[in-house]
Amino acid sequence: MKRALITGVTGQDGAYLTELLLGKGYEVHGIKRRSSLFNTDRIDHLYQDPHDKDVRFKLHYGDLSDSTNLIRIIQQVQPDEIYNLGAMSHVKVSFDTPEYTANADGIGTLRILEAIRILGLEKKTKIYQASTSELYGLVQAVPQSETTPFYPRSPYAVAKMYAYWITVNYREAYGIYACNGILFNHESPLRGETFVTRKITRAAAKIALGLQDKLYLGNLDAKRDWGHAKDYVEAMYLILQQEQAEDYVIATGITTTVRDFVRMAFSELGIELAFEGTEIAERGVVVSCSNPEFRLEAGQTVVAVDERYFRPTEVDLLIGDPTKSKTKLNWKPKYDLPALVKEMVLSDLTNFKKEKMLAEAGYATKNQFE
Ligand code: NDP
Ligand code: GDR
Repeated sequence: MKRALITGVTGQDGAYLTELLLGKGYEVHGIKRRSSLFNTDRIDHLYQDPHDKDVRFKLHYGDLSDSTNLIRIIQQVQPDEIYNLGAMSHVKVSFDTPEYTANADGIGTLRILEAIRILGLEKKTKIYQASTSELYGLVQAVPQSETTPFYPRSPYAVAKMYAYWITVNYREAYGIYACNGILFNHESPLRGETFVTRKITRAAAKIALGLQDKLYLGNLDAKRDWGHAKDYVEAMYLILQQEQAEDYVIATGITTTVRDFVRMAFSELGIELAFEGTEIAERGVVVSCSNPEFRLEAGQTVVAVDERYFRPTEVDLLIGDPTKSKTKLNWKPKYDLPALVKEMVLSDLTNFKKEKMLAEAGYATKNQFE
């Protein structure tokens, strides 16, 4: 039985990857952080009572900022594969917490690689590093491939750039099977609520149900190459099953503006929007609402721009070239963007319908769901 260790197991990708690897017969170990509230929502359905026999999913407390803890866990687990997904992953927040981001996202990767050396696991343990399309930053060329130069534009991207190169360096210096997956944005109903897609699908559902008035966003012109997290964790697994350790771009090859994502999300609910005005004064206005369940009026403003969501330095355009992963890994995504938007919107609509019923029955207040 193969044994995998996942950092960031409580995150979006950690949850999908755990499910995938358990399905393939792996024993999966995850590192979770201590938190004052439960933080295992995304993996609770996979939880196995440690008192049961043949438990194949085990959690360990840990943190990427703590070398001794990482060495101890890796020594105990003796993993065949490590997926380093743990990170302070919010680009905007990295401008507020640059030092912490460098520590967790940059040096955290070094700590894992060093643990492998210290424990003499160079020949046994393969490592997947969660690299990112944010490395491309300021556009040098499109579509972006494995050979496109990097120009990071945030403390997050700079930290991930260190992690990218230290992974390459340990592969070349010590012969460790260590790979970077340069993943473009991938989303799902499990996506963190403050990333733009989930912020939009949650707001569309709440606005439709009368639980929120307006959605405030930042740069509507930004273009992203969005895929589904379920498809992307499949690529992570494939990257570690090859004969040679290499780096791969994982993307759809299609780019869409934030504004168009907003249109698609509302349209999924039968609400058609038009955008008026420019820059900070731009607004999304209801043109029509074909769903009688939702009481929205034509002319009603439901989207507005708020400067506080602008970034000091922005990444304007991401569009990936997945040729290498399609040919070498035989990776094929199952979802396209309309299917992704539909799944996210319907999932949020179901969640908020339940919450609205609770509020109407007096078991919760509307503000509780803000
Ligand atoms: P999430 O933000 O959903 O999950 C991040 C995970 O990292 C969480 O489990 C979080 O724990 C954990 N974590 C944060 N800080 C630490 C730390 N100091 N020590 C240990 N664990 C920590 O991210 P995603 O699942 O979306 O992304 C997974 C990885 O892939 C990240 O490294 C991200 O930067 C990268 N990436 C993501 C892309 C995307 O579009 N989703 C694209 C390209 C790369 P907790 O739950 O306690 O907060
Ligand atoms: P990103 O994702 O920065 O690409 O990083 P995010 O969804 O945060 O932003 C995408 C684009 O939307 C614009 N935007 C807004 N973003 C947020 N979060 N909130 C808003 O209100 C808003 N309005 C407009 C942003 O300016 C940006 O251009 C994600 C993370 O998962 C990283 O960890 C990962 O490495 C990259 O994707 C690939």
